[in-house]
Amino acid sequence: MVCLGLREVVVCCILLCSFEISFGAKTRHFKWDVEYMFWSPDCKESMVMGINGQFPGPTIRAKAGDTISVQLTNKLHTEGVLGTPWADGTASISQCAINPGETFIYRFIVDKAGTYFYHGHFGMQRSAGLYGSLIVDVADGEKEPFHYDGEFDLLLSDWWHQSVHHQEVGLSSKPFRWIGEPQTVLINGRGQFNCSLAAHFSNGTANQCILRGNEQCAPQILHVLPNRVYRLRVASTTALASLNLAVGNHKMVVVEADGNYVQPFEVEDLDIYSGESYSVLLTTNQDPSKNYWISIGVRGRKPQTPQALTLVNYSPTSASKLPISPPPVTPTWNDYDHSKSFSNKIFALMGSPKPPRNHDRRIILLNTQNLIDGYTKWAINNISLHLPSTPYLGSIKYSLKSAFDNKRPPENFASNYDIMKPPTNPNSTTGNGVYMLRLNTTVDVILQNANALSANVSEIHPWHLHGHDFWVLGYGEGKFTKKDEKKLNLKNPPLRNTVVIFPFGWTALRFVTDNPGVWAFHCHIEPHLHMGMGVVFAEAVEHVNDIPNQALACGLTGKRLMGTKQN
Ligand SMILES: *[C@@H]1O[C@H](CO)[C@@H](O)[C@H](O)[C@H]1NC(C)=O
Ligand SMILES: *[C@@H]1O[C@H](CO)[C@@H](O)[C@H](O)[C@H]1NC(C)=O
Ligand SMILES: *[C@@H]1O[C@H](CO)[C@@H](O)[C@H](O)[C@H]1NC(C)=O
Ligand SMILES: *[C@@H]1O[C@H](CO)[C@@H](O)[C@H](O)[C@H]1NC(C)=O
Ligand SMILES: *[C@@H]1O[C@H](CO)[C@@H](O)[C@H](O)[C@H]1NC(C)=O
Ligand SMILES: *[C@@H]1O[C@H](CO)[C@@H](O)[C@H](O)[C@H]1NC(C)=O
Ligand SMILES: [Cu+2]
Repeated sequence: MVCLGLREVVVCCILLCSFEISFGAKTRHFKWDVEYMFWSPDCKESMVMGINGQFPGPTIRAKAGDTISVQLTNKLHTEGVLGTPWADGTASISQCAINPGETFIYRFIVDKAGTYFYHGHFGMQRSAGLYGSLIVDVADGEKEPFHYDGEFDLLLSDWWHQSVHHQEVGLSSKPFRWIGEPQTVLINGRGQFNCSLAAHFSNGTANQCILRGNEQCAPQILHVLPNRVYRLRVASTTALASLNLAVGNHKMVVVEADGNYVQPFEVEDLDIYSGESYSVLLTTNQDPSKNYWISIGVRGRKPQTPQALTLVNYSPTSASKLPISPPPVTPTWNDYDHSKSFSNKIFALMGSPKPPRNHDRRIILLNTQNLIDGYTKWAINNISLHLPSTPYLGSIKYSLKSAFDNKRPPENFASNYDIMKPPTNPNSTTGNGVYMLRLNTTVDVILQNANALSANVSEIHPWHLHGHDFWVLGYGEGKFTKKDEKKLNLKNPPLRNTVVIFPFGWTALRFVTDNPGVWAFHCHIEPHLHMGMGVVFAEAVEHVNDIPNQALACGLTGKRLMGTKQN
């Protein structure tokens, strides 16, 4: 998704402006007002966070090398706002939140063609609908390594009827109140609540469903021509749901993952986790007199959400005709072998950058569910992340030592910890320490999954890194051991910015610290992040210069700023 190529403005100017602006590159200006509005994403009226009166937010379309300038005004009455990709922009990490009434200008260079999206990164704004697509075309004179005749964006999200405020209070309550499964899965912000087409299909009421609704919730049908190749740009900004997408009677060829080209491979269906994006090629080689389902189902959690559906339509005369066969059924929610087999098919396209052969540092991160003072939390190496009020970027740069926990967080966990069982002592602590990374080192991260609080439960977590792509060196079962080292793929591992850990398993990744800044690395499931599931990497911050005052005007850096003004 987002953050690669979309770096904090200051960082982007150190690293990119000097040598990556190509001739012909443009600055594209956007002016956005963010506010709450009434909307019916699934035909039931709710409140959403809109941008310029639109939900989802406007699509940003640019060419690689362009500079994007977004002037964002927070018109929410009560809360701050921040956009991840716009400047990486995580509140408390690289900048202050934008308060009600304030405007912030995000400037960043989109350095790589691909399929991305942006979303709010303050509280649970993504759940409230603050997101949109970001599509970067290849620079003039460049070519994609595959051919296609047309394209469609499919931005996937999940939707609850309960307000995000209600959800947040529940998550931070004792006893804990889980948000439950989403009411609806949305495709480009549109879905059909209480209208499971799959269920209704057999008794002829499907028509009422698929074509039900007003402008805001009626599905967008993909109108295609026969014998062409279409690029579907699929991105998931779900708060919770892992998804699987299938197209009736059609196979797909995966060609891109998180803005990186992959070795093309054919699939019947596509797994996609929150934070990820893919491009798949679809060839319209079926009977053109019929329509075909696009079906999206929930994976990894026992679904209580109907499939999201829309249609591929070949011929204008049959636009409203429903397919004669039922929508493709996505694999059962707990068929993890299916998901692993998909993940293990993803390799970098030949000619992609290869990882260094050796690592300088290895950080092992144990993912556990815990209790703190009776509150349910997620912890990494037994620390649940609680962000400080002063953003790290400024406090590290200016050595404001009291701004956060100066004790280095652990790089491993006790060797006798049994990942297959609930923690023997579920208690954990909160913290906000930082992993300090020196410039130009090769860092390996091993994400180690474990049993949650209940016996025999281990969940899927899609981990997302800001500021970097990383190589995915491999996945495995159980606890990572020395023996697994030999199995790591150093030949053609895919570059990504989001990667999943499977239940009771591990995932290994590698990156090189070539992008000074402070970067969040966290589970992309919104409630999990809210419950502390993340860590912070501070990368060669001494090389970050000229942090804009606006990014510092809060907490201790804000006080420091006032001090400078008086001098
Ligand atoms: C779902 O729809 C049915 C009929 O279409 C209606 O009777 C029922 O009350 C609806 N349920 C909810 C929760 O809205
Ligand atoms: C038609 O669909 C409705 C709603 O799912 C269901 O309650 C009903 O039993 C179905 N009727 C038949 C004949 O299958
Ligand atoms: C965990 O913490 C609670 C207080 O929140 C305490 O009552 C309990 O004894 C602790 N459990 C263990 C095993 O230390
Ligand atoms: C985690 O931290 C808590 C509180 O400091 C402690 O009681 C517990 O034993 C620790 N658990 C592990 C597995 O280290
Ligand atoms: C980074 O490290 C590698 C090997 O350790 C070295 O060859 C390279 O010159 C370094 N690059 C920079 C920019 O320091
Ligand atoms: C967990 O799984 C083990 C082994 O399959 C089984 O013996 C045990 O009863 C299960 N526990 C629960 C609570 O389901
Ligand atoms: Cu998670």
